[in-house]
Amino acid sequence: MPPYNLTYNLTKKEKHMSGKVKDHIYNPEFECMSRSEMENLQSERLRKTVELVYNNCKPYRAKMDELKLKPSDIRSVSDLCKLPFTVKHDLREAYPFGFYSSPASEIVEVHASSGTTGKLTVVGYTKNDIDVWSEIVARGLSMAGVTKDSMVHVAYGYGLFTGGLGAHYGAQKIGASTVPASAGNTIRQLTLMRDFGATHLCCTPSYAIFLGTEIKKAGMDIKDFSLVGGAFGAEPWTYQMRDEIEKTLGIDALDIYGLSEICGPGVAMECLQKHGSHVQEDHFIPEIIDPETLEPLPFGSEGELVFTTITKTGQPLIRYRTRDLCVLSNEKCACGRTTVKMGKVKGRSDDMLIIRGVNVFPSQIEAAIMNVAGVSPHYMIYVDRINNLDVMEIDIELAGDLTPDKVSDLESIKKKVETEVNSYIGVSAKIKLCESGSIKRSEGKAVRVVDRRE
Ligand code: DLL
Repeated sequence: MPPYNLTYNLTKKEKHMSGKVKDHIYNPEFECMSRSEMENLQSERLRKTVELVYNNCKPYRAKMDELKLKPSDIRSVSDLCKLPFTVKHDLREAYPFGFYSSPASEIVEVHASSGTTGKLTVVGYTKNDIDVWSEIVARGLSMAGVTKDSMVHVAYGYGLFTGGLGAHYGAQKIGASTVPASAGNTIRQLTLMRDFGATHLCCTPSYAIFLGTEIKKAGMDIKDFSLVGGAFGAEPWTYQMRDEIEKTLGIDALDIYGLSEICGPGVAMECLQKHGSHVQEDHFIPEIIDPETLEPLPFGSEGELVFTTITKTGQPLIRYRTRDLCVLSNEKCACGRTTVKMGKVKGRSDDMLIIRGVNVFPSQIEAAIMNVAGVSPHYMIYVDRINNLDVMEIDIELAGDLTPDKVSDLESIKKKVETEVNSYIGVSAKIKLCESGSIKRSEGKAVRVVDRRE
């Protein structure tokens, strides 16, 4: 893979600064640590984590025994590469709680995200883990200028998805007023933001753009809002999208990254330099690997991001393959933080789609379709971005022997597929039924998805 210069790629575009946000380093002791101090701390925490998982989590003991590895073989971060990888499939195999390293009585909260075949990937948090999560999101939101005087409007979904509660915990840890608006109902969102004087918005970037375009349509004026900044993530987004959000909402729009398996939002967050996202390295050790050879790659190389949690106790993960493709950089940041930064997520090394912030695997859609009589396993998924929102259409062939004699038969099949897909993956899709044989057959690996978003 070609080397990739983070600075060049991130600075070739003029940066917008609203001038309204002051970056505030929440915990300088850890965020500004020297490299040697950080490595010592990481090594100490890694040793403890490896002990914990080896002694308490069966799948890890089995993986390590297979490699003839004992916890005492892991002395420092340089031994990380000896440890086995963990993948989403491992978590699914141990569904629901087989990856816990703490007794179930210590788990105080459970989150989950989509698995590849419908089984959820479950993550249990101890009180300690909720504290870690609150701390890292507090650090992130401080980069967007959140203080105890801020009003943080959280429009990420609350529930099994980690977006809502993660942003909530961080904002509350800072002491800001937190509005748990959750997702949906755009007019109500805008009214609350305007009337309560929200200073910060947390939601997916595509929803932020949508909110921006709806302000005028709702007969409102952005001048009546008090917004200054926001933390946007849960899906890949471009610099053009950032420009759009900053222009329409008049704010600094910063990137927040995370994944349910590791800790939800806040694993990394962009500072006001808009120059890559700082990884909270005293809690998560990042690596970039070649997704084919699985060999670690040096800073500046694009590859798959891998994380090892080193402070979590409920469900710590060792060398978890995120499938997200990006680069890591150890370049000095002008904000004063010394932590490693990750560039924008460029894509994935698996076939997971993110539609309106929800993780969707084509295999889940197939499983949903196959629950309906009258359709065949030949289908195509088209994903578009219309009016800044993700829209999915699924074209499905009718079963070969089906000759619906009434339009109402087709309508009923279509409705059934719509309902099945929606209840299976939690995202609505437009369904188009096609004649048997009309969807192009592929000669090699079946191409099932056409993603026409930017
Ligand atoms: O999306 C956690 C989150 C919530 C992050 C709110 C940020 C804000 P999952 O649902 O498990 O968790 O999805 C994780 O989403 O592996 C990436 O592919 C993608 N993703 C998350 N944040 C970003 C981002 C949450 N800032 C998956 N940029 C990850 C690009 C992102 N992709």
